[in-house]
Amino acid sequence: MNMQSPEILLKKALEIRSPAIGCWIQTNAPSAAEIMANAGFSWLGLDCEHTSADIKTVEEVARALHGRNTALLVRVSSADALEIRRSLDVGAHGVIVPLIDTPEQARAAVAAAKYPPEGCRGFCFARMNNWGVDFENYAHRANATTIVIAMIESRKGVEAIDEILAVPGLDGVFIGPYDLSGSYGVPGQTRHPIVNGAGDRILAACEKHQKAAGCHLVRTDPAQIQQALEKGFTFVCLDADIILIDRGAREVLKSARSTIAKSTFK
Ligand code: 3PY
Ligand code: MG
Repeated sequence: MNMQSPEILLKKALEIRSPAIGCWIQTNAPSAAEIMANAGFSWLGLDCEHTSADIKTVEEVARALHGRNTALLVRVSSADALEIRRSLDVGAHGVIVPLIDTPEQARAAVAAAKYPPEGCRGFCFARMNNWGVDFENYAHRANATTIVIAMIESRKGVEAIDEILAVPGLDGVFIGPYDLSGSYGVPGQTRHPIVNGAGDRILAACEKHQKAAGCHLVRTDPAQIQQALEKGFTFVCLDADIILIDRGAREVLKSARSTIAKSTFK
């Protein structure tokens, strides 16, 4: 096992709760994943919940990231055992499972990602074990290296946070700020005190259980990043490829327009 492989480094960072900075991929584009990996993100979360990305996209993005220093996590569309299994089989290093409200759902998500006796993932020759060439090696190490993160994005999930974090095999939790705000009756107000209070409750539980706490920062600014890290979030997602494209495009256009406005060649 290569101790420097991105999934091992990410697993370790989650375990010791040291910062691991990632980004969502919502363009479905392997090229975007390559560009983000070049930029140096330690992990990318391919979003199969809110986009048209499917299992073929997962495989293409896994190929794009092969040999790079960035781990691939897939946000599956639901806590579905088959979708989790297929995502891992085609090359994801782990899964981010949305809308986990109960410890039973968290247990089912972990079981889907782990081979027996810890779980119920099925064995096969597939892309993740180099089409069977590395079958024994992968089968032997996968339970220890596969990453499972539960998204907490409802009041119900917040209320069950202690029981959820007690589920063995869960590497951490990740707050979905938009769904969480909706669940507390303040949709879109992700910095509303009631949403911040829920975040603090999740952070305190993560501290107690010594599990990684994750959050999604949107339209990130340096103060927001500092605040998140100081509060104890370590699994931090900065924006998304779509947001960074939007931001970069607007900034460069704004600068061009201002140059044109000041120029003599209008
Ligand atoms: C949410 O905010 O609900 C999300 O799932 C985004 O990360
Ligand atoms: Mg959500």
